[in-house]
This record gives sequence, structure tokens and C-alpha cells, in this order.
Amino acid sequence: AATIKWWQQAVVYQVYPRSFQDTNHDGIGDLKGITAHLDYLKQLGIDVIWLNPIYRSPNDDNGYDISDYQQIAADFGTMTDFDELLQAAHDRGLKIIMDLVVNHTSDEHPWFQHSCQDRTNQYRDFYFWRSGNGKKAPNNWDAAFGGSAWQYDEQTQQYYLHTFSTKQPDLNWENPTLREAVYTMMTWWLNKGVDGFRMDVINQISKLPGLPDGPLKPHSQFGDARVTNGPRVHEFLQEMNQRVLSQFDIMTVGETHGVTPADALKYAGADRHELDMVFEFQHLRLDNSQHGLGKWSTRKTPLVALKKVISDWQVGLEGRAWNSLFWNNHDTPRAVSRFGDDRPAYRVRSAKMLATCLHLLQGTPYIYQGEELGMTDAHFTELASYRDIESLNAYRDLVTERQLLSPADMMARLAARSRDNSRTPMQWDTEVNAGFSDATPWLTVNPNYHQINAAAALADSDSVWYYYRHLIQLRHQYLLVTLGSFKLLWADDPQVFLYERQWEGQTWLVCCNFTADTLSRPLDQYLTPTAKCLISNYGEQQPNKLRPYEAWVYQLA
Ligand code: TEU
Ligand code: CA
Repeated sequence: AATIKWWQQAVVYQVYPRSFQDTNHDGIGDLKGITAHLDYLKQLGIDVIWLNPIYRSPNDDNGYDISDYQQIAADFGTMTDFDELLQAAHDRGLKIIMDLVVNHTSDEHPWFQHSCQDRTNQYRDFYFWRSGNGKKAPNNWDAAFGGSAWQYDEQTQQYYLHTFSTKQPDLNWENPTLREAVYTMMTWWLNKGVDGFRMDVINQISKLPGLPDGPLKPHSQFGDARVTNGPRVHEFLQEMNQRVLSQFDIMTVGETHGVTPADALKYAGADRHELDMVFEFQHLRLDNSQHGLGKWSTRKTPLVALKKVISDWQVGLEGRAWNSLFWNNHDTPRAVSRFGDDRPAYRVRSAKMLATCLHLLQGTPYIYQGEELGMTDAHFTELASYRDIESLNAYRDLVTERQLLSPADMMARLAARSRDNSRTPMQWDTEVNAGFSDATPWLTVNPNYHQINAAAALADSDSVWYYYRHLIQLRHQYLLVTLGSFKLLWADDPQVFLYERQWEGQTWLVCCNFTADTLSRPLDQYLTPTAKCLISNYGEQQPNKLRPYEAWVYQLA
């Protein structure tokens, strides 16, 4: 087999620094807090830590609005704290990848502050400025966080483009001087020894020339040709690879909304010299609203559709590109609540089932902080509990301004889909605020921390935590998990996800019951006496029976 890249056998752990561990009594997680838990992460068996943005930022979008790419946000500590974190991680054989947010900056970034001064300064063209037509915006694009994607600036009597919040002006990648500035900044971080980047909405950096009107799609512009997968995106990424990425032994993953497996072959093809892998989101949109409300839905994901998307990606990239594997991140609800069952009777079992289903696929798995504990959604009942700009803007838009939804209806949709669900503080133990902070946390701690916390998990050999560690060991121990081919079985079964992995004559069978029902299935055809159980979330199997959320992996040959 071709040489295996280190990130093809790695498991990545995503740390959302704001919610991981506070060490200076301000209710906000910080870098020293991450350093304090590196042994916990090493014990779990993960290889790479992905840090959400830690750069200077006014926090309009929790750090995705950067005002200085080469300074650490005061909330999180100092550059010395970062250097110590990086060294401490490397001392433990752990790698750190940073979050690269270069589709836009904060409006408080010096580049934008300069750009605003007049229409002719050298930074004007770092951003998209257009005259529009009097009070009419230059085109009909929506911003992801509501309203028009254009903000009028009185001083120079022009509009600037912001595809996210008004405080996140889009960078103009058509400008080679801007691209040069980005590459210089990236090289600076890589020279410090960071091990790669997760690239924020990176398939948005090439816009359609002329910025033409698009088909209006309320609450989702992803998948629109006008914003994602633009005409020069591959040229820019190949230039970035040639100028920066190719000079380091690093890992890159692009956040690319609206891509198909065919697109991914271009972004992450082994022969493309662009990125190593991408995050696709097709499996995270199957429970979207069917009435134009995008993500604001309380629907469950149909399993047959989910199996098809996952299978298309496994088969579509096999041998030609590389998959990322994830159920959740800082922008989504938590896995066990969305795809499993967070009722106490089923939470642990279904969390282990979801982990089995994902971690035996081909690709690099991503564990979002707390997923290894089976942490659940927040289940907030008050609007005042929410902090996320996307959630608060959507409530104002859909309830207050357009009266499309009743308050109660929108509160149910926020509880099911708000990004704050995954941003409640990490639950370490049963001390005040789950050991996250002895000050009032920036976002309420989930009161179920008394039952769900790392201390309890480490003390219970049957916890979700130990199950994740076992899955990670299987990936590190058996090349089949990394290199084996994927074959979906029982594609039309609406309750059971059954698939095979094959490599050099070995065959593993992965079986997951995605329901709380006890099912009978003809499994004895596979589970012959020579078959060997490698991991399961129950004790020994019962012939042709799958108990609620039962999951197992058998070596068949
Ligand atoms: O996410 C881009 C993005 O598409 C999401 O914010 C999307 O709007 C949301 O997941 C739908 O529910 C990246 C970052 O991950 C996100 O945190 C930032 O808010 C966004 O870009 C802007 O930088
Ligand atoms: Ca702090």
C-alpha cells in the first residue's frame, strides 16, 4: 500500500477553548486550562488537538472574527501560554492544529480599519466594496446570520460584503497582496511548530466574478454557486499549498459546506496538492426543515438516507482522497442528542453505538470535547440562556420580525439545533460548575453534570470514555481500519446500520441498531463459530437479536 500519512491513522480531539477549562476565575476557558488536561487527552489515546480560534477578537462570533492573527485573545491568555501549551503537547506526542479563518476578518482588524478610511488606500481592495444603487445593496445575497450580506458605510458611501455577521467583512482573495499577507501569517504559525490547520469556510474564498444576484435561499447560502466552490478556489488552494503547506509535515482539513464527493476529490485528492481532507455536511442536513427554515427543525435523521450519504462518501473517496469522520462540532447539537437517545435509560448505550458506527469507517475521526463522556444538548428553556449570535439573530428574524414561528415553536427548534448546545462548559467533575470554573461561566453548565462528568467516567470501566479509548486502540492497532474497503449491507434497513470493512483477506462486520427497539435480524449467517467479537456495547451477543442501540464489531475472517 502507498505510504500511510500520519494523519490517516490519527484521531483528532476538538477543543473549544472558551468552554474547556477556566484557570483564572473569569468563567471563560483558557490556554492554561487546556495544558492542565493534556494527560487526560493522552490517556484517551487521541493524537491531534484542533483548537477553535484563540486569536485576538471582539468576540462577535466567538473568535471567528479575528482582529489580530498573531496575538492570543486576552480571554485565553498570552503567547507564552500558547508556547507552553504547544511544547507540553509535543512533549506528550500530541499535535496541535489551529483554526485558520481567512475568508473574513473582524471589522476591528487593522486591515479593515485602514480599508474604511477612503476609496483609494492600499487596503481598500483587501475587502469587497461596491457602490450599490443608492439605498439598494449591490446584490441580493443574504448573510448566514441573517439580513443582507452588505453593510453600508457612511464614510466612503459604499457597501462592504460580509457573508456572516456585519462585524465579519469578507476578504478579497482576488487581491494577490492579500493572499501574500495570509501566506506570511500561516508560515509564521507553522514556523512556531503548529502541526496544521482546520480552514474555516475555505470553499467560500473564491466568489463569482461580478458578484451576481443568486437564487434567494432563505437561511442557507451554502451550496449556492454564488458563494461556495467559486471559479478560482482550487487555484488559490494550490497556490497556498505550493507557497506554504507543502513546506511542512502538517495536516490540513477544509471546512467546505455544500460539497459532494466529486468536489471533495478536487479539494482533497492525493494528487491535487490542495488539502488533506475536508469536512462535508451532507450527513448533517438530512434532518433540516422541509419548509425553507434550513437548520431550524426538530426532525430526526432518516437512517436509510444517512447510510446512503455515508456510503457515498466512503466509496466515492476510497483510494483517491481522504474522509473526515464526525457527528458533531462547535456548530452543531451534540451527537447523542441528535443521532442517539439522551434519555437516561439509553444515553450511554446509544453514545457507544454512535461511536462504533463512526470510528470503524475509513477516514480521520474527530471527537468533539465531551462527546467521549456522552455529554448531551443543553435543553435550554429560556431565550436568555442563549449566547450564540446565529441563534439570537434567527429568533429575532423568525419570531420577532417576520412572525413566521411562535416563541414556543422557535424555542423547541433552538433546543434541537442551536450551536450553544455543544458550547456548554466541559463537565469535569461534581464540583461547582462541573469543575469548569469557580466563577459564573460565560454559558450555563448543563445541570446533568452531576451524573455526566469526566471523573465519574474515569472511575467507571463501563463508561463511554473507556469505550472511545478502546475504539481508538483498534484504529491504532489494525491497519484494516485505516486501509480497508467499505461495503454497506442491508442498505434499505431503516433501523440497522450494517457494513463491512475488508483488507488483505480480513473482514470485519460492524452492526449498529439505531433504535430503542429490540430487533430480530438474520445475523447468524455472519456470526459463525469462527467469528470473533472485537468490541460491543453489551456483553455477549444473543443469536439473531439486537437489543436497544446495540452495537458490535466482529472479525469474520
Ligand atoms: O462555520 C460556517 C458555517 O457554515 C456555520 O456557521 C453555519 O452557518 C452553521 O453551522 C449552521 O448552523 C464556520 C465556523 O465553524 C462557525 O463557528 C463560524 O460562525 C462561521 O464559520 C463564520 O466564521
Ligand atoms: Ca479564564
